[in-house]
Amino acid sequence: MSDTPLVTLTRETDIGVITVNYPPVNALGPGVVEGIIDCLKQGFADPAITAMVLIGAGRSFIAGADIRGFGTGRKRLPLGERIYDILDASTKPVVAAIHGYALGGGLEIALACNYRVAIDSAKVGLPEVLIGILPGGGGTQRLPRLVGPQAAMDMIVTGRHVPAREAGELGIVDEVIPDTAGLRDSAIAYARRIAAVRPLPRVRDREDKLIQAKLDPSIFDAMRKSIARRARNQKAPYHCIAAVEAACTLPFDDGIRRESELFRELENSDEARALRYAFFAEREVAKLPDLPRDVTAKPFSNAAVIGAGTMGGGIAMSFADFGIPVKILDSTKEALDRGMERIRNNYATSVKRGSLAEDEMQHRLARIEPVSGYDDIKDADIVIEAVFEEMDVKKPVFAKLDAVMKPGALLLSNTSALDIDELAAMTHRPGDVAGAHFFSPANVMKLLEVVRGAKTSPETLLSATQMGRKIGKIAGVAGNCDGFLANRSRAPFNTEMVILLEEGCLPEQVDKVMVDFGYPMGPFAVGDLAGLDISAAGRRRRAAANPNYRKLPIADRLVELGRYGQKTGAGWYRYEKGDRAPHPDPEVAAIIKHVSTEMNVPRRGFTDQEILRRLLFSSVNEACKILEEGIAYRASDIDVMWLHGFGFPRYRGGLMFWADGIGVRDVYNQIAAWHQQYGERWAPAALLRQLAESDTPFREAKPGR
Ligand code: T1G
Repeated sequence: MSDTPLVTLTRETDIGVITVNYPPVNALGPGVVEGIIDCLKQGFADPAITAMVLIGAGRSFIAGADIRGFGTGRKRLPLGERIYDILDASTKPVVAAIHGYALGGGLEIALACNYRVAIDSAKVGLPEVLIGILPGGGGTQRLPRLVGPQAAMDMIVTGRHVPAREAGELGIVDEVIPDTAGLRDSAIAYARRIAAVRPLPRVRDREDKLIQAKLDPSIFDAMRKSIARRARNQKAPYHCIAAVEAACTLPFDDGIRRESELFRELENSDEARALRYAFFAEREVAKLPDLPRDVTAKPFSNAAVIGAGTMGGGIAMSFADFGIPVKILDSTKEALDRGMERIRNNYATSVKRGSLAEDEMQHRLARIEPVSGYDDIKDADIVIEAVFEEMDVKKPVFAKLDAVMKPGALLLSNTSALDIDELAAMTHRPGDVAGAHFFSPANVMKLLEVVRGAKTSPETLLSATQMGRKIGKIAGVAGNCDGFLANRSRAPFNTEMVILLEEGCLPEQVDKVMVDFGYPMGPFAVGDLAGLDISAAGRRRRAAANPNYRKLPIADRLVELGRYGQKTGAGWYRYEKGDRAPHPDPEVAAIIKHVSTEMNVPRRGFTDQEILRRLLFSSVNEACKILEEGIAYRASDIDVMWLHGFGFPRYRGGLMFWADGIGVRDVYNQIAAWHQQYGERWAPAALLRQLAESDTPFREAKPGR
């Protein structure tokens, strides 16, 4: 623990400056709140001080309560003695000076200050709902008094970060200061200007904006209706609405009490625990435990993509979206033109939706340069191969890259499952080769799976993960095997879902179970979206490599009939022209029943729980094999990939976190029973048996090797 004080009070002539210094983001960790309260009291008592500024050291104002403290039973200050109450009782004006982030409790402290100033690049927000709770420091009572209940609900129920300029327009911030002006000096000057203003403005005293709810009380139910799909199975979003409603129906102090009640109902909920876990898992995934300490990432200022198909175009957009110039290469002008057309259409769709400004679209398009020869990309810092998913097509590309790319360039492949070592062997620089598996659509999905080959250098591994972070991705590391981490852990799920059909289920029944569990789409509907011909190619490859590979006759039959999914108007479901809604198809049901008869499998009924556990436990078992083989660093990395690669419901934490909620022994016993009933494909992983015997949660499993 450093001996630097967490909070200090200094005096600039007549202005007291309270500085919070708790790196990295000035979370309200142990001692920080107490330190701020002490400094406030000193400032109130000092006759030489006429006003005060509250500011953060380092890169941010205050990023909120220390999330690590939740669920630990840490004592909270009672109502009436909290920092917000001290500020409400202030005898001198306090100005919150915001840079970086003012989030959660940090913004709530600022809202309890008399004034708020922020530099242009700052962002404010009440993101508590994203970790399954609600603003518990008066934010649900003060924010509506500043911006009105509707705007307050929009911010609190989404948890979004609001840029300083918008916060100024909304009335959250009193003054927005240009980034170039010094925040501290500007805030001190501001404090001096308002030092004598009386009465001291207090957000709690403001009632004018609440009139909106009196004029239209239906806004709360309308909000509840608008979030119904997104907030399925969750409590926090609805509690946020209830708290804002209390701000409009109760006197301030009663509203604060109501907010505290609602907060306590959430703090230790399954949803809050799962979302807190996901928050930290997404940060843990960036930590590569086996890298030498002195390794540094190679900086990069440009990139190149080989292949202008759907994936290549999406990858190129991912760089352009983050200001990085990128060249895109394909073998023919027609392919390049098609690729650029697809990129333009993707951006145009965003502009039409209002999520992208027209001028920003032009900036991004200008960063993407179609080129026709390898010579045009030879100076790129990073090149990502995204050609057709066949080794015979990829290998010559790597041989070519080896011949033309400048020394030290990262040579990455977007392959989703093929052997990285085979590609590396096509070069004289295998240390520079790694996998960079983007998920489709690459410009939308945040997950990037970085695959380390046997000879991938630590510098390449770190550089590839840092590259991911720089283009807004969550980059997780996987070892080199068929399907790496994400697709390999998902493969048994894909097999089991079709076997369930052989035994008595129908696609719509399985999909309903998974949607009710929290997936945005059922796995059969997802299969129709991705294309049944693509998954069939994967099955063929695996069957060729493994004579014991379990064939899936129902899936094969659909592909033989040309039922590839949405792209052919029929797959597991039937689709009406121009409509992507899946419709159960009696023809598919007939095929399924016919195959069951052919296979002599008696059809039977299934409970929802058996369907859910047959799919997810098959992947939990595979995840244990992935861990024991050292393909994944930790179980939470697998969870991050399931959250961001497969749409696993975030409020359940992730595949392994969810399995821990059932208990490692119960999971093992069920898998062992299915091993008896169904044979080898359900053989429990050795690690699973060890965890069950020692009753060790999946989250604490130590990777093998
Ligand atoms: N508590 C504890 N640790 C935190 C933290 C927090 N609030 N915020 C960040 N960290 C750690 C993080 O785990 C990482 O640690 C390091 O800081 C850098 O974070 C009373 C009850 C601020 C936008 O939800 O959104 O206030 O990995 O990698 O990308 O009503 O951090 O280095 O060991 O994310 O620049 C509400 C959560 C809390 C904000 C910065 N506040 N934080 O992003 O850095 S609840 C939040 C963030 C609350 C009140 C309620 C982001 C960021 P390590 P990072 P970044």
